Amino acid sequence: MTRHPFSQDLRDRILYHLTRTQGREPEAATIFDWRLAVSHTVRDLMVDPWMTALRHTREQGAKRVYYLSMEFLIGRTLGDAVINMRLNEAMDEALGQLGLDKREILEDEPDAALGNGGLGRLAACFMESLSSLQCPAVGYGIRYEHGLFRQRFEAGQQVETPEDWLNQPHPWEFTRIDYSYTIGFKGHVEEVDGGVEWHPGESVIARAYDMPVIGWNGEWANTLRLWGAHPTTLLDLQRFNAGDHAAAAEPEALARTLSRVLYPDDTTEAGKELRLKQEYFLTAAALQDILRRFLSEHGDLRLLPGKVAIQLNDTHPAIAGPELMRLLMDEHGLGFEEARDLARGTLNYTNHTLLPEALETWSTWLMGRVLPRHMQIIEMIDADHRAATGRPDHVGIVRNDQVHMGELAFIMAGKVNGVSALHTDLVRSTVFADLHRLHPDRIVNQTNGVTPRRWLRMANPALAGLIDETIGTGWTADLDRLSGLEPHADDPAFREGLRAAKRRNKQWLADHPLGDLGLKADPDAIFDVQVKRIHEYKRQLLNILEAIALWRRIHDDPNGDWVPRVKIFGGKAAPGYWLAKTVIRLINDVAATINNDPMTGKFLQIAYPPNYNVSMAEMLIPAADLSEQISTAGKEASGTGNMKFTMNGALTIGTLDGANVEIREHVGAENFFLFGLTAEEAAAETARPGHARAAIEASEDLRAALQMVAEGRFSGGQGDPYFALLDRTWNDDPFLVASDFGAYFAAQRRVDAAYRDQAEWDRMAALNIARSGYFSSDRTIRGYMADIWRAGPVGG
Ligand code: 26V
Repeated sequence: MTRHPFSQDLRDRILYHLTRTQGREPEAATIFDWRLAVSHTVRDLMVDPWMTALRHTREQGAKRVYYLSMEFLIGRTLGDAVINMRLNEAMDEALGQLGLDKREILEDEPDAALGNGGLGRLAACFMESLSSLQCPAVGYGIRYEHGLFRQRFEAGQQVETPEDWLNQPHPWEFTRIDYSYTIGFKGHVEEVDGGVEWHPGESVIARAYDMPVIGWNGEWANTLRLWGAHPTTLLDLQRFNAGDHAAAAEPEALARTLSRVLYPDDTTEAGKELRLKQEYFLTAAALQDILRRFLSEHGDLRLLPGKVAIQLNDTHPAIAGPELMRLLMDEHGLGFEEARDLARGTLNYTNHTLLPEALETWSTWLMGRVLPRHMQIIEMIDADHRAATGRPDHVGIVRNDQVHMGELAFIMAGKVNGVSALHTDLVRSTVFADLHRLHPDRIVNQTNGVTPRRWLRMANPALAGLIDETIGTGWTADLDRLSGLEPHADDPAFREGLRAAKRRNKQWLADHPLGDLGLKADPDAIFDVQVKRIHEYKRQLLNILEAIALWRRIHDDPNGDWVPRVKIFGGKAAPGYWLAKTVIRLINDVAATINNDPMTGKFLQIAYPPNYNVSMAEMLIPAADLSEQISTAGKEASGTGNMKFTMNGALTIGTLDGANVEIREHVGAENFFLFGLTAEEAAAETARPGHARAAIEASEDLRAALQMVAEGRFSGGQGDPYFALLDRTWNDDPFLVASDFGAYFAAQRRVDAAYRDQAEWDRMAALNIARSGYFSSDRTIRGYMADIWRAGPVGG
């Protein structure tokens, strides 16, 4: 029986694509064939809303938003597109009729892992919200052939292998061979009758590959335009004919390196020429495309700020300032001041980190060699700003032969924003204190958010269904409506439903991903999850030391009344970040020891599934009871995982850092496990000589845990692999693992106590969900539209 009028049609369309696109009969089709047939079916249905959106935008002459980002951490597309187009039930039925397993088909899709972590995932959530809000927008990025590396563990240590998502057909992209631009590098600059000409010494072609991004309700799709690098000449035919076949293919190989691989290091500046070239490649292609479209629609360059808003996702595309001025001056003949004002009226910059090692700089030597004309323009911008503001000498873009990209982005931007209230305060008072004094209205806050379509409706169907039954489906487009759940927090039937949904997610996680690792996780235990990049400031070390201390206590009293816990870690370390890799090894070593201890087994288990990515987050977050957000206060700009956990009904154990501060304000202090030093206290503590040693000596639990690591309790009797880590913890400890340990351990015992009272825990979880509406990326995007872009939605 067919319940959904559309399911029959969907089935026919899938079969059509199976035969016509895949060239297969159902009898011979593999999961891959079916997945492509289904994807093409869904893609067909995206094209009308996409074309309609483009037509409306053009016809209304609407202002467009351009989001420039070196990273878009998309994950899978099929499941999300089906949900946003409201095809979920019809698709279930169509696949059922075809005898196909939907989960199997969805899981066949490789993640598009074109990003490192928070910054890239935020860009993906923003693209989805821009479409859901029907705001005309284009995202510009790079079509990396290899996304973020795959992670394996060998003897507990991280091993990286290349990722190859494009080794198979990519059904979501449309190749635009007609949108290609030449991008130059190096060469020399000439002055010719009053003007300036840059004669690049090398060039590559940037070709557009488009993906439609469908919004909620399937009414609007914006474009994510990713640039692929191609050679200007395919083959050196002379060398080929002379028999040197490898050398003949060189131009192609060289050009392609520009879009070959994502830089996998999300803080430490690589300082490599290739990275600078990638940044310019993205930026120059995007700006040529933006100006082409603008000129064809509006003609008069003076209208640019009224029709175009460009957002720079961190400083990675900050060369956009000089590049836009170059195009306006050298190609369109405008004067410096007019070009500067138009650029400043168009560009805006988001800062995502205060860590000094992550602030980009390039030597003037490298910049001058790779982009000689831009280096000149940077000097002009810097001199102009110095003259206009009378700024102190230590402030500026070019200092000590380094080009500071943060200062460049700030000076060329109309608005600069931080990504949480605390972070924005710190941007004003620390990295950009001097520039903030000179431009007090420039810095604004836009607290991050996440899309509830992917992170609640798609990832957690059990909870989404319960919410639908309780308050209707309106929350999907208006997450503030989750507040309608508040009265139900005291309703035993609702709490029972909530518990059942969480339990289902935990059971599935225990049976499949964790079971596959050989773990026996008890779904009644606290599922305690820390998933994010591995960084010292995120303090996975604090978490694993707490596990050791707890294990030791359980071991001393194995018949005690312990609250069972499963600690789950996920995350990758940058390949060159040796200390972070040591922490990974420690977690795996500790897990191997603890998981094999029959005395403590029913109370404590540790899981670290390899290769954490967006798809794994979609499984782990809905199954979490406890969200670990334990960074050193003042170091995490915002965090966005913290928001995903909250809306999925996990309680947070966390510091007053990033958006944790606002999460706690929204959910209520009594529904949040707070611990640790504040940002101000942490800064003071770091400066106190011997702070770590004092804290370690004061804590028996911490001392014993460190001692066990040093003695090799987790590494076959040899502590050597951990000596450097231990030495840093005792003597330096810049991220205050020791100073915060006592408070963290105590907060975890408060968690244990709270978890014993199921009804009360469920009530707190319900309130976390009900009060998480603020953390929708729809709210964030509305904030950017109102305060930064001055752009509005276009009626569909
Ligand atoms: C820096 C670099 C430097 C060189 C090579 C590649 C690379 C890639 C990324 C970065 C900067 C990463 C900054 C970042 O991811 N910040 C995170 O942004 C999130 C979204 O705003 C925020 O939630 C996190 O707290 C923040 O750490």
